[in-house]
Amino acid sequence: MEFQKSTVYQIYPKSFADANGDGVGDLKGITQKLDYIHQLGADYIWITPFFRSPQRDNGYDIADYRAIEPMYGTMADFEALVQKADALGIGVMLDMVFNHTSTEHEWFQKALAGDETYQNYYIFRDGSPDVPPTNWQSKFGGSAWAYVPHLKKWYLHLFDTTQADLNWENPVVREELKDVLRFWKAKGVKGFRFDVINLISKPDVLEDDLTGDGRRFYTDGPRIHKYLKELHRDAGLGDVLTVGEMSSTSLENCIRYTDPQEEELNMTFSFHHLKVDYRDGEKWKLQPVDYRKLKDLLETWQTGMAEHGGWNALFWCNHDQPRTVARFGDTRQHWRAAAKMLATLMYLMRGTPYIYQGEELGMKNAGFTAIDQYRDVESLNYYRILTQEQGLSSEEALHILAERSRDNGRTPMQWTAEPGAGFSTATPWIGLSVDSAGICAETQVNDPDSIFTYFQQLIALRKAEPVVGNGTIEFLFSQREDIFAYRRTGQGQELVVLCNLTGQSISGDFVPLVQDMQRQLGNYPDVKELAQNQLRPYESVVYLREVSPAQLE
Ligand code: TEU
Repeated sequence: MEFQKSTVYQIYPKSFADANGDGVGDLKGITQKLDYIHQLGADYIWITPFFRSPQRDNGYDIADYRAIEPMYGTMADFEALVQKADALGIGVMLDMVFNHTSTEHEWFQKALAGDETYQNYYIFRDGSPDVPPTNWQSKFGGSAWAYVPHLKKWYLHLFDTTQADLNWENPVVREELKDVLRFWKAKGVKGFRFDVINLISKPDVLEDDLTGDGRRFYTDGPRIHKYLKELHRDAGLGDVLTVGEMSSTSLENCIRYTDPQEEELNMTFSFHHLKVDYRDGEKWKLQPVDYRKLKDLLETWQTGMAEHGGWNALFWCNHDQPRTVARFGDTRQHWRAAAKMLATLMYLMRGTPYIYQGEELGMKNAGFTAIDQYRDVESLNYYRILTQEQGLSSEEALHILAERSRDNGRTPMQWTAEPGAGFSTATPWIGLSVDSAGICAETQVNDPDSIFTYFQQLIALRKAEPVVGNGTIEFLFSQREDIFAYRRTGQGQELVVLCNLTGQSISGDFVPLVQDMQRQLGNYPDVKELAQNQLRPYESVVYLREVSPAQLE
């Protein structure tokens, strides 16, 4: 299936479905739920890492790229999963964490034992114990360097201390990683998501960052395009779907990463639109969503990528983000309308949708109120930093965590209305969302007005109407902060999407825009208000018409 028409469903295995009753989701659980994903209409599933790992960062700390972490199951379970997915026409995408390995990986263990060949797999620097080689900061807080006393050396870790950065300048490392890709391709894997792949190329000389945390030296680094081309060529990435997770990237680079002629990746995740509620650009400082900025960023990326042959992954959330409806919509009176509107806004743009487990049900944030409810290493680190280093009270820090913690997206998937939400028969590894009542797959799959059913219709529309996959995009009402609207054109069709971003009714010249068009979707059951040039709170509507080439002029 062409990636332009495809939809990807993201699974965080730990929190998806627990088949063996130990409180942790597993591969068998995923296999059991493939019919549900098929019913939704997704073409691919991206499963976040389930490889052997000490789980400091829930699998993003990989100790063996070719082995399955026992709590998730066995290789036979994985093969059964791929077989069933194949039968349903669903491609399996794996998450390749190639910027770093766990410090428990055999390579790092050999490096620690003094083997220089393996020390050269990582970024080690000599130095005295009290002065790190540079002042770079870890993304999870604190210095990006850790000292190994018996070696008298520091190693670089852009994330947790147990996630040591690999040395991509070493060609042997690159060969090792290509082999990992070949291994999984041979198992029938149809795509790869590359974790923070734009951070892999570090400069030859590492120096202090006098104006920032170091990211400007290694983000979209010096040899990044060369390395991606090499991976594409040598691991045969041309016949699978590829998406790169790009941390703090630029539009120019994302165009290059995804321009088909460059032969690097099919598409990229960029995160600028998910920082519009960061005060001073800082994740741990709250501010209300700046919708003006959100609109500008989405428009810039849509238009910029389209003009230069790039391709966006379309997404509102993932396992690192708060829940979409809580962050950008409304969790109370207009919960259902807001969840549907946000899906409409994002997933009919030009790009490939990535729906994160539970988003199709309108799942809400965790609602945790005590630090011992949190599991995420980043959240726990920042709680300490906020309270011990920045002087916030525990209440203030917990308030920030409740908005920002990655655990908001990691609470168990809500399958049924039973206690435990049908995720597990045991106590789950992380608590359910406190707002889970009344939100579950079991009731939504058979309800024609549910968020699930709406997602189903939206995905079906993408597949049925060629303009969604291949049309151009033009934004309407660019100057207005209360409405997000656009027109897609191409393939002999025209599609208009109007979304009210607010909890109030808004008015405008909406009717002329959709004259002679057929209504395809709406998150309110009737069309009454639009006829009066109004959109109700969080209302969204989608109209389509067939056009002859002459009419398009
Ligand atoms: O995330 C990369 C990343 O930088 C973030 O989304 C990060 O969680 C956030 O910016 C911190 O504020 C990827 C994975 O998606 C994430 O789960 C891993 O923890 C991280 O890489 C390290 O592998």
